[in-house]
Amino acid sequence: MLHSSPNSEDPLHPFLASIADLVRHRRSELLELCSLDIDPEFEDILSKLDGDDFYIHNEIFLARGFRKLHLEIAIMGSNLQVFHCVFFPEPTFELPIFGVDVVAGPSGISAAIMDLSPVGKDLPSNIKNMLKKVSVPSFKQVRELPAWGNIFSPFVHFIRPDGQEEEQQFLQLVDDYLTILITSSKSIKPDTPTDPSTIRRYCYQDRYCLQQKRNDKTRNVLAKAFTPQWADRYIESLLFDSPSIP
Ligand code: BLA
Repeated sequence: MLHSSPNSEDPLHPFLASIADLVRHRRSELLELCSLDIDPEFEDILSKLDGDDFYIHNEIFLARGFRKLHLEIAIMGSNLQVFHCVFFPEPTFELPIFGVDVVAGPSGISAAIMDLSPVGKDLPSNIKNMLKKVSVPSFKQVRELPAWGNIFSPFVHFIRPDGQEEEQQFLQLVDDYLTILITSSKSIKPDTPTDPSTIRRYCYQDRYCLQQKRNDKTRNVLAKAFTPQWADRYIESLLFDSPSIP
């Protein structure tokens, strides 16, 4: 388990370490969990630029209801660290997409975003009802979503956490959303691959991936640390590959 980069001068930000611990712990509750081999080129990625070390660690798992559970930790020199995680559902299951992105810069955590995103016009009503019951703290600095963020649900949280108390509250929200997702994933029955609802969920998940690929902030960081061509290939094949056609 990664808690720090190979270069001990750049330890992982404690908030990112806590989210990684939480997600890994909750992931272990999923049914039929198994780890998936990653293209060796992408599992643990190292690069050096102007004396700075860039390090990306990836983990990919499968579980009942999910085609891909992806967790990534990126340590880009001493200036930027990212925790990135997406649980992509299998389109035959009526499950939302769980996504988290937390970015730490020189002046602390600049962005913490987390959502259960719909794979239809709306979230399933049982999931919506459970989300409505989650107690939401009043974060001081709520950030505005970019235009491509129309894939997120009304229950998305996008904040700049103000201190450790808000970091703790964000962590609690991640835990609450994962409880909803994990509980649903255990009881839900899949539809057939050719069912119209499966096709619809496939299309919405494909759209989610397309929209995420419009995040220039992610692409620019990767292009600068590696090359623009490498960044495109990494984003297309590892971060936001489309689901297979059912
Ligand atoms: C923003 N993502 C960012 C930012 C950086 C990255 C540097 C800007 C931070 C800021 O504005 O404070 C970088 N994110 C990365 C990198 C990786 C990554 C390098 O994941 C991977 C190697 N992004 C996602 C997922 C979500 C997401 C799953 O990958 C949401 C569930 C959201 N990231 C997201 C959003 C922004 C962001 C909404 C803000 C974009 C903006 O303000 O334009």
